[in-house]
Amino acid sequence: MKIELIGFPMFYGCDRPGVEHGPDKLRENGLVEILKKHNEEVEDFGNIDVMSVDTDRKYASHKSMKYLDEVVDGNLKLAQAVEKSLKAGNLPFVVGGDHSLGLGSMAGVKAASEEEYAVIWIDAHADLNVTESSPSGNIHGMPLGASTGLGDEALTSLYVKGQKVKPENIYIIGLRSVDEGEEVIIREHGINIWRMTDIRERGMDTVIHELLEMLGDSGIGKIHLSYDIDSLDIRLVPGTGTPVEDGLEFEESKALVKAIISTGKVGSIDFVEFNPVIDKDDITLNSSLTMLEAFSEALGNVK
Ligand code: DIR
Ligand code: MN
Ligand code: MN
Ligand code: MN
Repeated sequence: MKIELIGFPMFYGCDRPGVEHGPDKLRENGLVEILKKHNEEVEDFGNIDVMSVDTDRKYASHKSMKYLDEVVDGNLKLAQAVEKSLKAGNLPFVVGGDHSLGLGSMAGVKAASEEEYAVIWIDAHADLNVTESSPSGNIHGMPLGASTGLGDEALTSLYVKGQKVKPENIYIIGLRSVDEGEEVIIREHGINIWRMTDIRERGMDTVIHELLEMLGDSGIGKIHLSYDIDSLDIRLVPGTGTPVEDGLEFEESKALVKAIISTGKVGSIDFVEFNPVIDKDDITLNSSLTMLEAFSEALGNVK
């Protein structure tokens, strides 16, 4: 299967400039070569064309959601690109940019096929907010909520109307910063989660086993894997907008990603939230490259 790299150079979803340089910074530091090292067919689609707008216009399209029009516009283009990639039989590998890009990715997956799919979301945060529960108004905290059909119509109807994924097919791993409204959504909708406390209590091997067993039992044959680098421990990712203490170590994160990809069911991937402008001594660049190498190797091992 051909890997199609799609850059999404946007910071509007996190309201913290710099993250839009993530895709090009990673390319300059060997992203395509890393993917090619283990995979025969890799094509770089380039970057999605993101509108430019002044920061004083952040509330111009909605009173509390920042840059709503720009986030929607970029994600419509992304959804189109992801749909096209999947219909061509490729694996879209979307590199951000902020995590609002999950809106476009999941819409693209939904548009490409009727087949049900699971979403595995590796993140310190739940990204399940709706307009009213969001403490920040940042749309990168909302893509997973919107994908289940919760929240503002502008997000829930993006590209494809209605629910993009069933809540029982969502698996979030690495949680340690969850807003009150998100806790309610997790409880009421039966979303599957493993917090860092679960991982520390039972160990990553057990968590992986639990995840794979649940996925197997669900009978779902296709996975969208969305990887937020802030799932990693704060000392590994100073160059991400919202780092959180007590996160995953490399070995845990690599084992998790490799186990998920080795199911052979992953059909699309997001890799988000690397901000080179706020990075310290290239620590986050190197952490990102380390993880991308693990993604690449695991994809290369899928028969
Ligand atoms: C917070 C932070 N839950 C919010 N979310 C982040 O603003 O909605 N997600 N940083 O990655
Ligand atoms: Mn996120
Ligand atoms: Mn996060
Ligand atoms: Mn649990």
